[in-house]
Amino acid sequence: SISSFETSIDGDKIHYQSAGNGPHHLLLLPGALGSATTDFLPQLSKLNGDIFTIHCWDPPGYGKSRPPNRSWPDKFFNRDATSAANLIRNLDVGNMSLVGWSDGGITALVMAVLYPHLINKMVLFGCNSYITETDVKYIEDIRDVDKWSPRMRAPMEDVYGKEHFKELWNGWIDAYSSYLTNHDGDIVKERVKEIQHPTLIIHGQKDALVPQEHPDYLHSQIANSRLINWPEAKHNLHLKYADEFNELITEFLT
Ligand code: TYC
Repeated sequence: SISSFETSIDGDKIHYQSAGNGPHHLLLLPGALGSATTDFLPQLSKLNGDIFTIHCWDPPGYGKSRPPNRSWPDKFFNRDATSAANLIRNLDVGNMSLVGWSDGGITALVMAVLYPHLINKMVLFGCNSYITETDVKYIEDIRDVDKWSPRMRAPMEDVYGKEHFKELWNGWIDAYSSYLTNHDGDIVKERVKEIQHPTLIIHGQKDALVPQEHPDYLHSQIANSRLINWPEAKHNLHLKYADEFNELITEFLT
C-alpha cells in the first residue's frame, strides 16, 4: 500500500509517497508540473515491495508540495536536484537509485553530477541534457493551454485548478527557455560525461517531445550506460506499458 508523507526541505514543505519495504531504495522523479499521483502510480503500486522501497516526491511547488507556489530561480534544475538530494539525506537510509522521467530525468542527471555519493543506479527516460532553438519553438506552440485537448488538461487542472495551472505552465516555459537564452541551451550537457553510475536510458521512438539525439547523446557521454530504444512507445511509456517497464527496470536495478 502507498503512504503519504510530508517533510521540510530547505524550508519548503515537501510531500512524497512511499510503498514497499525492500532493501533497495528508489527515488522516482516526476516530470514538469508532475507529482507522485499524476506521474508514477503504476510504479508505486506495482513494483516489487519485497525488493524495493519506492519513494516518489512532488518537487518543490508541484503537486502537494505547496504552499509556497513554485519559484523559478536561474538554473531551476539545480535547485530541484539539491532539494531531492536533501530529501535522500533526510530519509537517512543510505543511497538510492533514481528513476527520472523527462524533467525528473534532468534532475537525476544534475544530482548524479553534484551528489554522486547519494546515488546508486539510474534509470532515465524521455530525458534530455540540453535544449535547442527547435525545442523552444516547439514549446512556444503549446504555451496556450486553452488550445490543449481537455483530456491533456484535466489531470493538471485537477491538481492545480484552471488559473494556477496556466500560471505554472507559463512559468515553466519561461524558465525552461531561459536555459537557451542565458546558458546556450546547456542544462547539464557539458558535465554528463563525469557520470559513472550504471545508467539505463530508455527512449520511446514515437516521443513527440524528445528527439532521438538526446538519448543518443546521453548514451555516448555516460560511460556505464545502456540505451534501450522502444519503437512503438511515446513520452509516457512507463504509464502506457507499465508492466513491461517495471519488469525492465527491475531487471536492470537488481
Ligand atoms: N521535460 C518535459 C516534461 O517534464 C517534456 C519536454 C521535453 C518538453 C522536451 C519540452 O523540449 C522539451 N514533461
